[in-house]
Amino acid sequence: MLIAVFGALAAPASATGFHRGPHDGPVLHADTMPIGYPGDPDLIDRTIRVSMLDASDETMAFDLDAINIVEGETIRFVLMNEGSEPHDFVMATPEEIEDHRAQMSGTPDMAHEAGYAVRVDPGQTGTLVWTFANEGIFEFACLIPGHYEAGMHGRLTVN
Ligand SMILES: [Cu+2]
Repeated sequence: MLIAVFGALAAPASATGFHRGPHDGPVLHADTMPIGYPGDPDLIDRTIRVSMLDASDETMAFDLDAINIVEGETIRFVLMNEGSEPHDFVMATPEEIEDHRAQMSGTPDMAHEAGYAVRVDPGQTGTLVWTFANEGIFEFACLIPGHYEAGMHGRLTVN
């Protein structure tokens, strides 16, 4: 369902399905979104570590509130859940995040197994490898109901 939601929203940007890869020249990416496409684990430019935090007073956060990336970079995200509840790390345009929050409110247990999203259980570490193909202002967020509102979101800028 997550795939269907984002797939539909990303349709205009993936109409050709064709991208020039940062390392190998032209590469086909049928599932390209505005924010980019799943990265090659063998071609990582940089690792960014993000902690997922929650507190007994209901505040929740990532330990970064902004992430800056250079267009074309392939990033390995290491997501460490140091809280007591499961958390998501989802990357998308602000519009997609907003639309998806509405979807999630009806289906809180929706699985997140797409390349741009990972759910991490307490005490666990998740990873995500992503190539940022386009400049833009994006957002990263936890979309488990109530978590965005509790503080789990930040700005992701691709220059
Ligand atoms: Cu969360």
